[in-house]
Amino acid sequence: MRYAVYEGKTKQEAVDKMFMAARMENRVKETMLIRTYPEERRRLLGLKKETVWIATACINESRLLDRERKPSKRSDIQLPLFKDEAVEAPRREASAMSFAGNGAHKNIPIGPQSSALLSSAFLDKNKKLEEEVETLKSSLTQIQNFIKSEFDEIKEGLMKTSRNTALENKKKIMQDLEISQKNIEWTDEFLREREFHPAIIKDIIEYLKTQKNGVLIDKAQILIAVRDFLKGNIHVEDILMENYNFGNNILFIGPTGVGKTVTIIKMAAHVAIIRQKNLRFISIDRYKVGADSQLKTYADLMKSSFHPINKQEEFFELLSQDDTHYTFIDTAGRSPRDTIVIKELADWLKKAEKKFDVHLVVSATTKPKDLDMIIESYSSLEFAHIIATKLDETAHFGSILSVLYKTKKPISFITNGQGVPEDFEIANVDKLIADSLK
Ligand SMILES: Nc1nc2c(ncn2[C@@H]2O[C@H](COP(=O)(O)OP(=O)(O)OP(=O)(O)O)[C@@H](O)[C@H]2O)c(=O)[nH]1
Ligand SMILES: [Mg+2]
Repeated sequence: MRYAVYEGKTKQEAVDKMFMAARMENRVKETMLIRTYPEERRRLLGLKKETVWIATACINESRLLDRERKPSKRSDIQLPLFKDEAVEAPRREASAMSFAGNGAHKNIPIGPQSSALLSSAFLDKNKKLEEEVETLKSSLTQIQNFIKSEFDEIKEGLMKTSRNTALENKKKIMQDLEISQKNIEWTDEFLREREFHPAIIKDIIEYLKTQKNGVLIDKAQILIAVRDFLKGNIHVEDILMENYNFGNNILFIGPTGVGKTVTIIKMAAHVAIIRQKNLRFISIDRYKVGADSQLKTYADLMKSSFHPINKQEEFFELLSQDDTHYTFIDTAGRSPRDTIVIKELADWLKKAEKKFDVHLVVSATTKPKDLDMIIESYSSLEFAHIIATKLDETAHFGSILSVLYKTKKPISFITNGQGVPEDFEIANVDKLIADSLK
């Protein structure tokens, strides 16, 4: 006894293979099918699973040997191994019979045994073809299934990747938004700490929100954008000490104690002395009689005349005497709430019918919330410049920049100490902006 194993994609295929082998080896009778069973196989580096069918056959070899020893009977004749032989052999047999004899055609009928052999051969051939077609069909289906499953996997993979990318993008946008929001809060706090007025902070933040995405997530870029905003919204005027040409009647206004008197002395010293021009001082103080001793002292030092006045007529009288090059007019500081005095002064200036170069003096230490009242109160005097004093007393210049932003007036000078005439210089807006964002 010997055992043989046949494998097929289907049960039928495995069995057919077994019979095929039996026929080929001329041992159909000696071959017996024992069992068929499915078995799982892995292919494509173990990635794909497939099932194959196994047919196990038992071959009786002793019977085979016996048969070979005995001459076979007619009934034991095995079918030819090859299909062509199966068809051709009976055909040859038949035609041999048809053309037998001395050349004359005899219609000799084929005997029943030959005819049975012929139809069996045809059936066998048909069956084989059918089997082959079936095998091909099943292979085709398998290939189709394989392609479909591979394609589905690829499709799913691509969809997963694009889903992941979209998810990542969304996550990044959300993160950026969160950072941007925090940075806006940080900017608000940063500018508040540096004494910027709430209105300018609001405008800056609105401006930042219009910037490209990347700006709001980077603090360094935010500061650059803030700087650009301030530069673009603060009016700058070129001022030359040697060629100061904004008018000869220079008048200082502003709240009390901001440094008007000291600063007007500083300016007079720089403008008039550099240009070697004669000058005079007028002090308009209708309340503090004798409070101008400091101005008088400096006027004396500069060999200039000093005129304390408290009446409108005196003021007009002095203005009409136009024999000096520069007239520096100091005013007594009042509380910005004291609008009657400010309006009165505005009335004087209007009636004087002269051109006045009016400077609003503001201390850098002014609280942002007091700026509105100062700007509003002094607006009736139509000031042309801002002077920022006491920059040495604070590290935060937001208030000054806020005044410039709100009034749209240029800054002329800054003072950064009590020294006369030093601690006075032409304002540099770029430096002021840079210092205010440190
Ligand atoms: N630290 C510092 N102090 C200054 C500066 N400018 C002025 N001061 C001082 O501020 C004080 C007030 O200065 P004034 O010039 O009298 O101020 P004012 O605006 O004329 O005051 P009123 O006449 O009362 O309205 C003085 O002690 C000055 O020395 C400055 O730039 N830095
Ligand atoms: Mg004064």
